[in-house]
Amino acid sequence: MQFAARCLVLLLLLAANGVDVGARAESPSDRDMRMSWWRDARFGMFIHWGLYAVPAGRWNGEDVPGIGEWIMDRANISAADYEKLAPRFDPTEYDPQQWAQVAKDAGMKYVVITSKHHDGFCLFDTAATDWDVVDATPWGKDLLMPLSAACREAGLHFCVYYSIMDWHHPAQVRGGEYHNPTRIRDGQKRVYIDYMKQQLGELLDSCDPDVLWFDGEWPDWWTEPDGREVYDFLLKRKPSIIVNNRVAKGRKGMEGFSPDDQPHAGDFGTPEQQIPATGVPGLDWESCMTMNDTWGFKANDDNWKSEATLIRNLIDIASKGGNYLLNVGPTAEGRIPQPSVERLAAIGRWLRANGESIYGTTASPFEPPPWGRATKRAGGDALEVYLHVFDWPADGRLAVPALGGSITSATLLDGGTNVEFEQTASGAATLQLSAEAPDEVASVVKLVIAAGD
Ligand code: FHN
Repeated sequence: MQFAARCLVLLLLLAANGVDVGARAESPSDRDMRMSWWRDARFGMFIHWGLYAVPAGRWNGEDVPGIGEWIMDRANISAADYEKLAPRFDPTEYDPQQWAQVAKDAGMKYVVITSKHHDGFCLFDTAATDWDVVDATPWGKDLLMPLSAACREAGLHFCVYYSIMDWHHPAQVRGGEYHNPTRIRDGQKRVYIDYMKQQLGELLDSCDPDVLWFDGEWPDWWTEPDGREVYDFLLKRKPSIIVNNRVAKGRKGMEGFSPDDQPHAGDFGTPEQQIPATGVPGLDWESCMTMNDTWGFKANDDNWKSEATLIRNLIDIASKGGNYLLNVGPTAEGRIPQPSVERLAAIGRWLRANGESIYGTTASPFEPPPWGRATKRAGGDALEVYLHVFDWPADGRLAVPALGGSITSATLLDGGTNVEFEQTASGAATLQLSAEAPDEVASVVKLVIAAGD
């Protein structure tokens, strides 16, 4: 066989075994090690913060429909008019320690904050442009570094969001009367990629993010090879960093990933405002969702999801092997809206009682049952299965499918009360639960299954 043919076969074999055959090679075990904290974390805070919080959804006295951070597009605001927002951005109530504490008390394990959204405005000190918080606002200081320090002090991973589409950078032109998607000026793509790499390098040096969360990758001038170049750049600079699939072209819309597609640069899929019907074995993914209807702050958006919905979303996502990235949109003054704080505190209370059934678990060993969801923790000589009961049975009897072994114990997580059960020869079981559900949102029963008996 010709040398070239042998090389091609080797590359195909490597790719078939999950090894990135781009500029860097990584074994499946090395990848598992790099992804391990993120997989165990299951729950993170998304923060959309920037100049758009100043108008907060209103322009020229009118409410502007759509998500708040898109106001420049939805109200068709010129760059010159949008730049007038910067002198009004002075977040005197910004308290990074309090933000980190809110995330920690909610049971979140990482924080992803916008460093630069589509408006191109940078919340960090960058030498690449004066369109940043240091040079353009009365605040005059980097906003990300203190939050990265506060997160690490609180034991959280600090991560940043970065938009490829940039409505302000001179290399990109708005498409007609809309800004979405931008077009790249002839011969300017390399200028813009170099700009991106300079800023990404500044972010790595100043606040050392553990995840780079890209967005705005959909303009057709941004290609898979461009994403691969940036992905390899980042991994070379920081081998432990994790990058989402929006660095390149793997997202395929709001579904967030395309498992049957060609390999794309990036480490996890990114469903947006939705939870996939099922997970995809072997694929890492994270559903990013808002608490109301907007990512960036809007004064008139009070359509808040209930605490029960948010807790059950977390459970549903974990039961499918995914992470939940739940958004807050702070005000221009630097406050996380109180309805967000209250909901996060409720999720934290539930996780303090039941977090064992979420953190470090993997997808359910069976299809979603009518009464709720399940997660598992495999390992050693036993399998742990957590039953999250949303709809507590009136007669107390809960059917559980065969789980590949004998149930050696059944206990309520919230208090450790033993649960009676009957298991048939087929392995299917019926639990006899108490009359009242311990938790009206989701009560958790922990089963321990003897491995393979
Ligand atoms: O256009 C953005 C939007 O403003 C927001 O940042 C979401 C969050 O994932 N991402 C893009 C839409 O897919």
